[in-house]
Amino acid sequence: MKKSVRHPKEIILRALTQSDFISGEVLAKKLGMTRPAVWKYISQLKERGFSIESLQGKGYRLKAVPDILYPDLIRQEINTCKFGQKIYHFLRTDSTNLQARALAAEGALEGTLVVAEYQEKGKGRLNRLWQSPSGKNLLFSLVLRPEWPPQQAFYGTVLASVSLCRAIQEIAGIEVGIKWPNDIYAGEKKMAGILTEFATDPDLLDYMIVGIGINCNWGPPKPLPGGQPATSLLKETGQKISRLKLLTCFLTLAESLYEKTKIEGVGCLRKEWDRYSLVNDRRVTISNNQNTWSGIARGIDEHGALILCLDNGREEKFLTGDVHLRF
Ligand code: BT5
Repeated sequence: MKKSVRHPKEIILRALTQSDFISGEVLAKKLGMTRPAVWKYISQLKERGFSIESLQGKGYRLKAVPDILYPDLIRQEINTCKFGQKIYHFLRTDSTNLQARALAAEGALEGTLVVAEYQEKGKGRLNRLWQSPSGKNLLFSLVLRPEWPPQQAFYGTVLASVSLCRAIQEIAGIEVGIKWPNDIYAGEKKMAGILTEFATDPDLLDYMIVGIGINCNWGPPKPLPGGQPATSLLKETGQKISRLKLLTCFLTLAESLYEKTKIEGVGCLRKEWDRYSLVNDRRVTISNNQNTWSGIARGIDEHGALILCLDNGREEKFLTGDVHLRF
């Protein structure tokens, strides 16, 4: 599959990262444009927070990049064919899921990525609030168009959860697990949440939006709305992590798992989910519509429903609900 055509600013950035000093003349040749045109793009990069030194006779040198998830930076780091090939970045928006839904409804390509530094209406399930300060965490949504029946939509969350556990392990070196249905936990605290939304044609999904919030370089306050204990990568590792590296690692892993489902079906995700599940074979309580059930969790079925072996011996399946684990 072909990658999308790169913008001149991206080509300049890539060239700057790959060399010490690079002359305006070399850049101009590379881009097939004039030196004033190169200078114009360099000025635009500087306005966006890139620190670029220019020395007469030597050329340009990149000294520092801003900690903002600009599309040029993401594209430079990314190694995918589809996921993140089209990127929308907002310094501030209502919700990346809302933006991605609007784009998908207008026909956005599969893999379109919406990233925000801050959300005014970041949302969880049941219109709960997703809280995150500006520029510290990862807040993004991915447009998918899987050829799955609507009953399998939960596998969007499974795909994201598994990819996220692997990406966190790879970039931050810590073990995290999945608490059904959509939470990523480090120890006993929530580190990330996933909100999958979708639109359907009668028999197949039309599009799916997988929205992800990950606490990265933030110390979450106590208590958060809803009272859940929360944590972040910074809190768990004591180190600031690169949001860019985590995001691009996630996209690479998620794309390759997604491609695998096209060959093997969503069943392959189930095995992966089992590996990271914090609920399997444990006593849990599920609350749902003001009712609660207790029993031993036995994994998820082909639709993502949690299978619970109730105390009275009956087996019950749950498609929605909140799980409480005793740690
Ligand atoms: C979720 O819902 O966990 C899904 C969160 C998805 C957020 C992403 S951000 C990018 C994209 N755009 C959006 O608008 N949303 C997605 P749920 O399982 O309903 O959990 C919500 C609950 O998590 C809240 O009621 C709080 O208790 C808690 N919470 C809120 N902010 C949190 C945070 N930063 N870290 C940990 N817990 C949080």
